[in-house]
Amino acid sequence: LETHAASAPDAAAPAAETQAIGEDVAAIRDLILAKLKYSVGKSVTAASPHDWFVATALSVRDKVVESWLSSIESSKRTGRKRVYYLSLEFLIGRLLIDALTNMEMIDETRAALAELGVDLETLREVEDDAALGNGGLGRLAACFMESMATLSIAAYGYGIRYDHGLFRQRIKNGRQLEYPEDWLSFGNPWEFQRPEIVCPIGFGGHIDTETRPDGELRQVWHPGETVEALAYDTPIPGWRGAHINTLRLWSARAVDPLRLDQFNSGDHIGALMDRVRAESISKVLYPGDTTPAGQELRLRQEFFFASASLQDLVRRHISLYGDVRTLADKAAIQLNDTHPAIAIAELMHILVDLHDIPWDEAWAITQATFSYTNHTLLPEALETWPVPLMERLLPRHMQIIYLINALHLAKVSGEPDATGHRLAALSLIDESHGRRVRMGHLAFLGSHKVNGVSQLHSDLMKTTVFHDLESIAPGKITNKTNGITFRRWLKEANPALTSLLMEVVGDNLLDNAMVLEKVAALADDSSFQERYAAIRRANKMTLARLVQQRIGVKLNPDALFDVHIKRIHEYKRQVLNILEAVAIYEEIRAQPFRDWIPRVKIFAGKAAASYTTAKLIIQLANDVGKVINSDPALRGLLKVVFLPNYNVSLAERIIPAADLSEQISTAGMEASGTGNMKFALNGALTIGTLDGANVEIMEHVGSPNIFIFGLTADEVEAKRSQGINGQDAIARSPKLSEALESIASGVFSPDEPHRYRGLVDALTYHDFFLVTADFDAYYNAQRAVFRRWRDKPAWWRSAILNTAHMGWFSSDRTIAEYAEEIWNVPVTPPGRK
Ligand code: B1H
Repeated sequence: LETHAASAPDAAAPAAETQAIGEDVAAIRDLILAKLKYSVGKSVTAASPHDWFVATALSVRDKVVESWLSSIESSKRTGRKRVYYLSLEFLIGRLLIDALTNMEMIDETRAALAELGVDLETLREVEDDAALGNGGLGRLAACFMESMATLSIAAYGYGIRYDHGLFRQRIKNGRQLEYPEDWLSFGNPWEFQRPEIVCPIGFGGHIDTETRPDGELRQVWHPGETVEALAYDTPIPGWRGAHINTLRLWSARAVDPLRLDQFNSGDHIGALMDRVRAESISKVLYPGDTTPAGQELRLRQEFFFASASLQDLVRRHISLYGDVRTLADKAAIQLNDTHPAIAIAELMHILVDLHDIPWDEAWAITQATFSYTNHTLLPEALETWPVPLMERLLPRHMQIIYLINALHLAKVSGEPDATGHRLAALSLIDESHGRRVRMGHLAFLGSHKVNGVSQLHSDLMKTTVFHDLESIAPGKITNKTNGITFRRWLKEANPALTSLLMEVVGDNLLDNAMVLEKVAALADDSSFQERYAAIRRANKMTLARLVQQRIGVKLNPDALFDVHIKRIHEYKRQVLNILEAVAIYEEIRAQPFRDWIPRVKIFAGKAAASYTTAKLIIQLANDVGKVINSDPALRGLLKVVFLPNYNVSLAERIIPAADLSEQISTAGMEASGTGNMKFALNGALTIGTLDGANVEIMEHVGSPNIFIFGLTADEVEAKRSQGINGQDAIARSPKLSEALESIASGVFSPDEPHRYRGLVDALTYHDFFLVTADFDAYYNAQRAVFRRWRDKPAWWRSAILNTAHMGWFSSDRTIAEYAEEIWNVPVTPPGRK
């Protein structure tokens, strides 16, 4: 293999530059040593890898802070409009490599540590993931934070500093067990506590009507309970460190640390009750991904962080500009799904009750300031809150919601088509099963723009959930197809591929992802194919080592790595994939000496703790793997592995080693997907349905370079309306019926033969996700994958074309669209300064 090209720029670098790098390394080394000694309080001989991690993190943090303070200063000086991204989830992962990459210090720091006998890769692995999110929605927020900084948008992320992020998953006897996650137990070197920034958050109580000096009436809310929101700031560096934004996370605290009288009278536990109750708000991340959030604590979390964030940003606005009425000119607030939608009522409360702004003017300011992103059309994930709960917990906000609704319905009731049915559909209150507040409606009405996260999803929003609202506000719904940050998902996850690509497109690849198009010209170049394939193979070796370490299964790096990693959910159809594995297993056993293609099926993902079927699917994957992996008749031709505790850093390992990306949701159900983009960028071919962003990935990479199969969203709807019984599809497909029969009869669960009877019965008689209807199409698509795999030049050509055409899926593109079409803020693309 040629390596001289990669090292050529260094060899040709002028002596002055080399000397500067040498000085940088020495300075970084000395700084790390100083941090180790004076901030960690350890000597070189006593330091653990974690101590070295903290010392290194603090040393890069110094550089980040320099740039951070000047970013804040310059936004202030220039009176820039700010973007506030409100999200209950930020799935950040690790930050060390990210900060070093974006500050362009990674090579020097690696060298400085090496001089100290410390390996940067070891430090990378000791950092705990910040797992303050469930899946795609939270990871999107993290990618967006990075891209907003990269584009020099003055932005703040607002969320909750959960003591415990998403649970740690262990697999025992094939079953998922949940353990508390404890990312803060060793401290967090990235954050700054801001003890002076504390917002009071009220709950409950009553409302008085007072007369203002001008004779108007004013509603005064007297909360029955108050907790405090305490700010913690984490700087978020953009690419090349040119601009740094703030992620401000709120932690809940009781107003009084304890009831001293009660404590002194001997009730030591009772004295802490209020504190425990208050602090429970930021204790744990809500662990449901698309399960109904029917709990009071969740509503308390939502109001807690929405209110703190609104108080904070209004205070900032007033201190800078003196007048709350100009808020919409200087602030754009993006609601990441409906979880922060109560912020709309909170801003009305602040404007009308606290600043005496007339209602209509306050409503105009609110609508001009807010915009809302919808991330799912699944009915069980559309948030609604029982009216009695809202009245008890947030009495003034409930009044405000009633008033918004009354004015809204008054406006539409004059229209000729205003039937009772239509008004019921448009109302903020759902009267159909108990009275509930529709948070999606509130978010829609309170915003000037509403967006979906892929073209298909945005189109479906207009014909389904938001059909009626769209008709009274045509043009309000727009599309912003999701993206991913290439700094993390290309450079940090796959540095070898990134270097190879930079040789071709130049070193501005991470400044402007569209330059990737230049790689297309090399798709058929055999020496380029060879180098591209060699990088994949090395990544697969690394993953194989990790799999061996974690679960003791040995993988053949020359096998096709077929990867399905994401939350476990019926609509994502991990079962369809498992059924294909079982079908192939039986075929290989029947004809062991045909020329089979060695293949590894890799699964990873968490199931919501209360989602019984999803947990059973995890068990099925593990049970099937156990039988297949230990069957000598297969001679290692097929392996099925389930990697426990899927998280951001595991994804960074798996994705660069994947040959095939499974994106096989029932069409119409996956709003976008973002894992699909990470795989295609790193050159895995996709097997997928025409769902979410898969549609746009196909349009970009070209249909010969992606394996699309199955029912379309329209066909799914038509099929469902005819009934969802799977018997016909099963009867028509011998492979499917055999696979189902062996699962149902206990081939994979000999200790409990009927374990999967219920699952198979559901597929047979009530197949809502249309697994059986799509099975043959999926099976055939997998055979097309095999045919391509056998033709190696054709395979690598497709892989290279995937990488080449994925530039559009950079979250820089997505954020630039939000900035221009929703927030009305300028962007400054990165580049060498
Ligand atoms: C997505 C969620 C979600 N959509 C409720 N909705 C939650 C809903 O805790 N909860 O209550 C948590 C998360 N997450 C995902 O968003 C979509 O399923 C993906 O298709 C999409 O790519 C992602 C980002 O837009």
